[in-house]
Amino acid sequence: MIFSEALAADSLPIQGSEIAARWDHLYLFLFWLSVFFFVLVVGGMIYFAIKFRHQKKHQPTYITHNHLLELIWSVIPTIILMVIFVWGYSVYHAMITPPDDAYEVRVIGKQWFWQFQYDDGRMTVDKVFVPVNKPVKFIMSSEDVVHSFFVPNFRVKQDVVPGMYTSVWFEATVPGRHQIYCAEYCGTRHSLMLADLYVLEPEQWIAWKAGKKLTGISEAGGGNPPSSGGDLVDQGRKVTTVKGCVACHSDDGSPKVGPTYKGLFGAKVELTNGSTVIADENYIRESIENPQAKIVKGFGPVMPSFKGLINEEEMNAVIAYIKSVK
Ligand code: HEC
Ligand SMILES: [Cu+2]
Repeated sequence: MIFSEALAADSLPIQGSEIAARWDHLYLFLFWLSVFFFVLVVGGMIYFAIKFRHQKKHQPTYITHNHLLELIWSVIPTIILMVIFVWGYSVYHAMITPPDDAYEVRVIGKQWFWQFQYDDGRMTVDKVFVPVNKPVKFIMSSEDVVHSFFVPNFRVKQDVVPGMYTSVWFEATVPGRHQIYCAEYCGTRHSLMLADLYVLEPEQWIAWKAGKKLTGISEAGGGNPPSSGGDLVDQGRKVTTVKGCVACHSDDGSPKVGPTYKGLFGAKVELTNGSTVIADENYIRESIENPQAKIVKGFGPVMPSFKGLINEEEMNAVIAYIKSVK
């Protein structure tokens, strides 16, 4: 199959995802609502200016107020604003809440390209492959400065910030190539920080996962073959061996100098200061880069910082590994 260019048919980019259609409905509602009130207000202004223009010897009646009119111009806008709020919130909520079974891809923003890490250990640069009609979650970080991951066809945009994880999720509905932009000025080659998002049909997705070449994509194989380091979880496990984490942490439930990774991800962790925290990507990242920030209850503040000693790719792999230890 030749990859179709997913291009706009009218003024807005095509609706390449579920959420894109929902945003557009809201946007068009706001647009036509604005048109309606523009015509009403400006039209009324012109009409009244002509109808009630200054006339000699005409004494207008003195009006102080009109309860009915005041009620109408308060109640109707209130209802309209409530509708906009509820509608906007419901789309926003859907946009920021990925389903639990979303397929995860790690994204790293770098001056000036995008890099993608998959669960099977593969890595691609400036192009990413996702299945059609399946929820996909991008877990994103930056190696240097603030970037912003933007797919106009999907109507999703999210800052990509050094030292922390942010995410976007979407369900792509249109197979083919979609354009990715960086939408945050990040240096001289910012405008060239582009990437291609390929939405694959089910059989193409199976082929790509099997490492087969996809016709229509210029670069051989459409991505590196699975690296010799194994899948992402294996790569992460290796990092914890090489960096010496294994001296203090186990993944079988037995505590060593530090707590075990088993069951950590998503769990509520009790800290020495009495508070609790959910162990998500950002908490684990902080535990590794800035271990003294939050000390796990029952353990001493003895873990050294690995800030600068683990790169973004390794960090993603370590977190994928910790996440897999259930
Ligand atoms: C010298 C021993 C030591 C080494 C080496 C060490 N840690 Fe730790 N780690 C600890 C201790 C002790 C704690 C608990 C106290 C705290 O929160 O800092 C901890 C906490 C953690 C936590 C939070 C765990 C929880 O249950 O909330 C994570 C995640 C973690 N370490 C990951 C790592 C990784 C990854 C490495 C290797 C890159 C590493 N650690 C190396 C001792 C160590
Ligand atoms: Cu950028």
